[in-house]
Amino acid sequence: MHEDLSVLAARIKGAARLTILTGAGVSAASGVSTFRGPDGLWRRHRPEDLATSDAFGRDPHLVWEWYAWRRELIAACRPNAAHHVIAAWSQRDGCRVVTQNVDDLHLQAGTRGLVRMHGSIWELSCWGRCRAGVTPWRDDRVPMTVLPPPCPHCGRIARPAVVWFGESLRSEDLDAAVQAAACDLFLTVGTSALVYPAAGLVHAARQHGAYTAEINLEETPASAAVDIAIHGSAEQILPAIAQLL
Ligand code: BV8
Repeated sequence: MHEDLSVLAARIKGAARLTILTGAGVSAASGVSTFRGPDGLWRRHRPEDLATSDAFGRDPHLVWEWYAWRRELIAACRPNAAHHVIAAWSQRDGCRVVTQNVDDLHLQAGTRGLVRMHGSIWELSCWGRCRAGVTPWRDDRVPMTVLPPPCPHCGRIARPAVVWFGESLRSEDLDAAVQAAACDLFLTVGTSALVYPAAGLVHAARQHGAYTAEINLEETPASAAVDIAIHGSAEQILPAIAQLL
């Protein structure tokens, strides 16, 4: 393990263009439940069944109950050591941080230039897509008193400004993520590498000739593709690497 940490630390030190992709595993130590972890299931619903526009169209109140539940959980969470190390590295020129997480804990930790591929659970937009309501607005209220919350612009219902399964990412976020794959070192941390297009970025980075690394508690579909796979917790591994820089 220590050998691997030194190898990765040397690579991070020498990388002019460092890109870090994160998933739910980075927020696990903060108390945010992962999707596929033991507490990932909620009321016998799979996230894929709730995080879709069809599900919202069918029962916006049920979907909003889920998002309100997650907001209350996340509101009590604070960035952990993994977020803080990534925030420090994001101050470096040439470093870009791309996340699948909607909890905004990277932002709370002070991460610079964060690309949020799947949006934010703290932002809403108009389900009716009224002109003013298409642009997401911030809403940190916990608990949410009215479910579904109304669109302040047109009075119809609002939706969480997250990217649901079957929905395309916002073009500016997708472009930024794809550009970030053109790097010298691509480090993927705490993701099961199952959801696309995020799961495709490590392969795009390899095609750009990047050295690729994975930090995860366990094996993932990306483990066989990367140059170095370190199995352990992000909140322990990242500070250990930072010590070696
Ligand atoms: C799209 C927001 C155009 C909402 C989310 C190609 C092939 C196959 C399928 C597709 C494909 N292209 C498109 C698809 C369909 C789909 C998809 O990928 N499906 C999967 C399930 C197969 N993708 C889409 O629909 C995307 N849109 O492509 O649009 C299009 C549309 C239709 C068809 C073609 C093209 C939109 C995807 C975005 C969905 N929204 N979130 C919300 O949050 O409510 S995804 C959501 O789930 C998260 O954002 C994240 O992306 C994903 C969960 O993954 P992880 O973050 O990795 O979390 P997970 O729990 O799975 O794993 C945690 C990992 O951490 C584990 O490995 C664990 O071991 C590790 N870990 C735990 N603790 C620690 C740790 N590691 C280190 N330290 C620790 N302490």
